[in-house]
Amino acid sequence: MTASCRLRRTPFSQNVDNAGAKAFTVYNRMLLPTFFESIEADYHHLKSHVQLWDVSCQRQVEIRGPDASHLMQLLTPRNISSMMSGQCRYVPIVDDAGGMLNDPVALKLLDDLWWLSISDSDLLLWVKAIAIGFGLNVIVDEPDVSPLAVQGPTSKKLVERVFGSKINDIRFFGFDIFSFMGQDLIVSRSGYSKQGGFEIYLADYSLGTSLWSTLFEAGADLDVRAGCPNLIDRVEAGLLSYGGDMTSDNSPYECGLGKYCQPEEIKNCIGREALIKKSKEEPIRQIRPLEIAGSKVPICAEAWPLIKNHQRVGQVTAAVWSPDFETNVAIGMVDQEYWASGTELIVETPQDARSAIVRSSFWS
Ligand code: THG
Repeated sequence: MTASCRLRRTPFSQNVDNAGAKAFTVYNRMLLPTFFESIEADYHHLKSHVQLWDVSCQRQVEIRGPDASHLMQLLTPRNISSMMSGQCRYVPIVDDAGGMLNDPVALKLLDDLWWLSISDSDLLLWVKAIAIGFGLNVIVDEPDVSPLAVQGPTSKKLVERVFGSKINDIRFFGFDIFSFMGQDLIVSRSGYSKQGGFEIYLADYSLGTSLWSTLFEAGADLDVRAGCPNLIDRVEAGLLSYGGDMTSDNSPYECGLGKYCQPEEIKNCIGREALIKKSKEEPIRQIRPLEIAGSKVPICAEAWPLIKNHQRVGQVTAAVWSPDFETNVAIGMVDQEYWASGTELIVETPQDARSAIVRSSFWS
């Protein structure tokens, strides 16, 4: 990949380079490493130790001002009225037709101060436009906040050493404010893996290297390593990737995110009518876990058609060999007539056509 000033580096980029990142992707116009040793070696390490992930590309859209909470509930069909300061929620954001625009983690800092920790789409523009269109008294911008994830089974031990025992009071999808080198930063119990962990939201770019090395030194005996969102772990866990597994062509119901939508309860959230209508019908297709037969599949870099009786009945958008489950695990969008667990389909990879079996649940 050719580097350029359009591809934003992060406060941790120098550390990531030094740690030997072997490949990157682009996410929200920022660099995001995709593996260090290999996807499989990183996976085994993530499942037994602790890793630091430069997920600065999970940019924050900040909403502040007297109408901040009002705007938040316009933006998402999830009922967030009971949310308290110090809580996070996974919130679908949809357009007027009920199509997915983003699937961020919302952090409520105060009644009049929220962050949306976004996935890979230009949500800032949408939020600004909604705020202007509704004439709301808010300021919407992208503060230079860079999350650093600490993920893995021994992450709590490591974070406790650096931030103290108060870390044990943070519940899953909660957060609190901690001090690091005289600066306040937010630490939440969250992250894009099923191995447990925390995310540290660094607002002072100049402290990136200090934060990185402090965590590395504190975790030397824990075999802490640099890592990144791991493809195998995220497919096993069924964690969705916006732009890959779903786009604005999909409703939250198709994405299996119906449990995070209560459009009936929310007076005027965007997409309300469309979602109420969709919630009353069965979705015509839905995200499903699939098991693909045979040896290791190649990287899924374009959707692979799912075929039954010579007809296209869906597509696979992520697939990878799972060493722990000794099969190829996959995420696909499958038409309703074919999504029952146990249904056997054919998947057309660029190399060959193989059997793909729909499963009832993800692997972890
Ligand atoms: N952390 C933060 N920001 C993010 C991500 C993150 N922004 C981009 C991307 N990841 C957004 N997508 C997701 C997808 C899944 C989850 C979080 C963000 C997630 N889901 C849990 C699950 O599905 O089991 C829990 C959901 C819940 O209980 O509400 O964690 O990782 N800061």
